[in-house]
Amino acid sequence: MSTASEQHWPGPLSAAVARLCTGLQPQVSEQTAAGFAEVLRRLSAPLQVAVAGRIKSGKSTLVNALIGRRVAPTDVGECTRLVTRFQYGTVDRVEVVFRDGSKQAVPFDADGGIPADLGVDIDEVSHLEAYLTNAVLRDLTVIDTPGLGSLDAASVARTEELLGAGKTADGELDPVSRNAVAGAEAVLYVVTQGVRADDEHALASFTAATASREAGPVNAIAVLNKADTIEASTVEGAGEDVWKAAALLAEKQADLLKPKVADVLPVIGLLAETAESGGFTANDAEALRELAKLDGATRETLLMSADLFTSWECDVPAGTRSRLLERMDLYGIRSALEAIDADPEITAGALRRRLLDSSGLASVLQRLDTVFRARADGIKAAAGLASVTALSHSSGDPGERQRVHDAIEVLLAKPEAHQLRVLEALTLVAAGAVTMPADLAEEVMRVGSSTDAGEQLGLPGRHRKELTDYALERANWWRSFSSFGATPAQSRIAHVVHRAYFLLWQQLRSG
Ligand SMILES: Nc1nc2c(ncn2[C@@H]2O[C@H](COP(=O)(O)OP(=O)(O)OP(=O)(O)O)[C@@H](O)[C@H]2O)c(=O)[nH]1
Ligand SMILES: [Mg+2]
Repeated sequence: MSTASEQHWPGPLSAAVARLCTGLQPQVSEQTAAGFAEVLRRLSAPLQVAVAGRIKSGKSTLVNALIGRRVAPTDVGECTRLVTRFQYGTVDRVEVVFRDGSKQAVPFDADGGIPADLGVDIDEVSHLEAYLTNAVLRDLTVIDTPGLGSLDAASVARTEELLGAGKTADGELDPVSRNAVAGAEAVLYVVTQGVRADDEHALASFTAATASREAGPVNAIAVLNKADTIEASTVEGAGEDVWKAAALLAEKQADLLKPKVADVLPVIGLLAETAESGGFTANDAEALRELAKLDGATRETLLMSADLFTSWECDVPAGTRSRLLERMDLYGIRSALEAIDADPEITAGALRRRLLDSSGLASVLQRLDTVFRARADGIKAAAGLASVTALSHSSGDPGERQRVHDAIEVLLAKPEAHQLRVLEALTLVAAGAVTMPADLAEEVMRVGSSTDAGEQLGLPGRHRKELTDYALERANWWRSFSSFGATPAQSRIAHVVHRAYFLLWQQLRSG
């Protein structure tokens, strides 16, 4: 077995948790040690991001857009009822993993996707593992899930069981240990227009999917998908502008979902998928050009509804139109026609680019980068630590539990590991487990959400002297708050925040 020092960790916090695991391994039971081995394996693996949300919200479509390949089945088929893990591999392949741990390879369908029907007994299936050569997967493992909060209780149960109870590569862990280590480390939560009150519930139920970890602004972002289907005129202040309407709705939903998620971004997953996965061809561009040439009245009629678009009499074959509709929906088609009107010579490549631009995918990717990739070290380390704690709790040996607890305390007392405490505090506040006045809650988020001193202090770009003084001022404030005025739970948070400011002050003063 490889040791911690030979491994590649995402950063110093993960490396510290890895050292903790290797240090403890000889001092714990065989079973707990096996759990620690799994924690170590996960620490060095790519960040696990689950795409979760209500049924038919467009999760699989978005997964395809992110991976850049139409590989996850969308719309119909039994596979939409299963969890699929997309991870990096040197050869493309898909495996069905059965509940009893056995595996069976399945071929891709003719278009390079996972077949919608697997030809196996679905009730026996635990989940699917897809190994793909796509570069994005080198540092993100993407987990497609069936709709949470759906009426299909069996799928929900399967997701929770799988992500909560998790799976391991080797299957050597007992269910309790698995439960302690498994679970996605980050969540991309997909909502559509009108998040209902119980969607918040679905987000909370995702906590089950992330096992012992809470989802919060450190490891969760949301997208408002299917922005193209929003009726702009029904959104106050949007006028006729669909994107403006989407932005306004996203803001509203952010009010509902924050601070459980870092952000809510509007997106058109369908257009992103079509543009990113080779789904938009020269033939499609040609068909759109033909449509653009139709007389104004026919074109207007076609664009009135999906039904009319495919059924109305016109020179472009109905089959071609159906394909366009499936790939772009009416909003995408209308945008493409406008682009052709503006420049009849526009190339297929340029049209594809336009679709991509209008999908909003770029901002989602950018947020994924800043929220997930940049913080992968902290997210993974916190997840690993939560697993270590859960493992020691499930061991049933009080001595072992104490040893693990002490080792974690020693680790967390080190200045370089204090960030883990901050992340924990932030998540407690975000999840509402500790209530704080809004301005203080916001301050906790700010301190914990960045690694840039200016951002942490809410004074981006200011001079070092000013930052140093302010860090000390806030350190003192939080210290006195922790002693006077705070509830016991708030006081624990306040201690952590005080120390974060104090360490920041030291670092600013010396650096
Ligand atoms: N108009 C429009 N349709 C979309 C968009 N994203 C997805 N769809 C369509 O919505 C339907 C459901 O998409 P999926 O990606 O299968 O949704 P899902 O959330 O994975 O569904 P389940 O796995 O069954 O819960 C498909 O017909 C997609 O083409 C979008 O941005 N705009
Ligand atoms: Mg799906």
